[in-house]
Amino acid sequence: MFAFLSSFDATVMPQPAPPDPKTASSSPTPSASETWDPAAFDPPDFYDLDALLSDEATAVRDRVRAFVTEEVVPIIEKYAQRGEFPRHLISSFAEHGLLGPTLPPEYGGEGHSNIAYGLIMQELERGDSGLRSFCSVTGALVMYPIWQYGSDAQKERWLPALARGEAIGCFGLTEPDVGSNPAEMQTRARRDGDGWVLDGHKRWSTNATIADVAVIWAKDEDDTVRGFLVETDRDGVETPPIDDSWSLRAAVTSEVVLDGVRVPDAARLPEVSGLKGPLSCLTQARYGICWGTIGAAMACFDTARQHAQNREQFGGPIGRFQLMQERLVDMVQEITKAQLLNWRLGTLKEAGTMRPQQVSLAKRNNCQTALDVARSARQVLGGNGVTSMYPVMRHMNNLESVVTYEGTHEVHTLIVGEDVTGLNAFT
Ligand code: TGC
Ligand code: FAD
Repeated sequence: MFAFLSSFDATVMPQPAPPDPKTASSSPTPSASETWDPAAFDPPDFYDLDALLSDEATAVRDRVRAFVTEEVVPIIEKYAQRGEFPRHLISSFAEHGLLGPTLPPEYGGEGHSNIAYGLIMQELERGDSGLRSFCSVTGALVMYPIWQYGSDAQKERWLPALARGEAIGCFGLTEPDVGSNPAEMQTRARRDGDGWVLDGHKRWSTNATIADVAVIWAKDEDDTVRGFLVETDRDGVETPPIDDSWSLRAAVTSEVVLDGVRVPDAARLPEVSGLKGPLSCLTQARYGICWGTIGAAMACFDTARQHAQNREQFGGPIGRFQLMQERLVDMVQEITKAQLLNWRLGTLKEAGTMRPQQVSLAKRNNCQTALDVARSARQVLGGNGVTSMYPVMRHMNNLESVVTYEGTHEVHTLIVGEDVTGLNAFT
């Protein structure tokens, strides 16, 4: 009776055309005093940090800033509302050199300085944390381990393709029962002839559903952590999306299920073993997050400032009220401190002396700063601040993920706590 069900294939069902992201809108119609002009973005730089930037860093920053204003800001609200990653932007990321920007050109990178890399992340996250996530994961969590720990064959196969956006990567460390303490990971790698068999379940893997290759961290039979480059089309790999999230709605986040997945020994990252493999990648990604979060904060501050100058209540602009000015001053004060932190962190990284604990302090401070700025900016916007008429609530919801991933606020507190006391709170 229900025989037709056996031939049902949702992928060939006629689908309604998606709304045009540039025009479709269900936000309230803005009044004259509710204008927010992203093209008028006037980034806070209270202590003239621009004067400290090299010509290279300034040029890169300006290029990415223009790209975000022209290609990201006009579309991102609609993609986030629909819970869709704007996949067409990947080729633009590649064209602008945003995928693995610090790697040398021979492997498709741009050879950029660490300050320029930070500024790229800042500008991308001014657009959306999810887009910065895509580029962070590609550069810091996929290309970096291949570059640092991979064989020549692995580098040649994956790095140029990842830099060109022709291959997409993801990073599998977290599991359903193992988050803050990856030392307890359950995923297993068992020797099998001249290869390996992987079994396990990774969760919260950014990009995985659309990835070609997953960097999977697993324990071998001696309980040693090892990294593997697993093509996602291998038998036994499933990458279902997690699509009910209120945060990072314009990004892809997924599970990675590994059920008896066979890989050759050539898929193992040969130059690293132990937890320092994945943790060293996290240091690279956390560095980018330190800068990225301040991009989101700058977008929220600028939106709130424009609104405070334009919106009139009680016979004049709300920005004339002392309570509104205090909010804006608190924002610019905390953003300025975070910018100084980033600049110094960047110079330490460039000199090769940056310590992971210094990254933890900045990650902890800057995520919290950005969240506080976003929440305060939302208040300045009044009722319309909860809609997509302004970018602030999207940033605020995104930052709830950013404060959690790459080490939660508490984890970074305890990393710095151990550094300043010499006492380990994790054991
Ligand atoms: P511990 O004994 O401290 O260290 C083990 C080995 O690793 C070295 N190490 C690091 N190396 C480089 N960078 C770091 N940040 C490092 N931290 C530790 C360490 O020197 C040691 O080396 P060796 O040679 O002596 O073996 O390890 P532990 O198990 O006690 O670690 C404790 C703790 C809590 C700090 C660590 O587990 C941790 O950081 N947990 C947080 C987990 C986390 O951040 N997960 C992130 C998953 S990926 C993600 O969220 C991507 S989001 C992507 C996006 O969309 O942007
Ligand atoms: P838990 O570790 O269970 O922590 C729950 C709470 O307990 C937190 O508040 C935490 O701070 C607190 N807590 C834990 N231990 C302590 C302690 N010792 N002292 C005090 N408090 C403590 N992971 C990947 O591997 N790859 C990815 O690409 C990736 N992308 C992500 C994308 C998104 C959108 C999100 C939300 C997560 C992503 N993650 C990814 C996972 C992320 O790194 C973890 O969510 C994070 O490390 C925290 O782990 P958990 O969620 O299991 O929380």
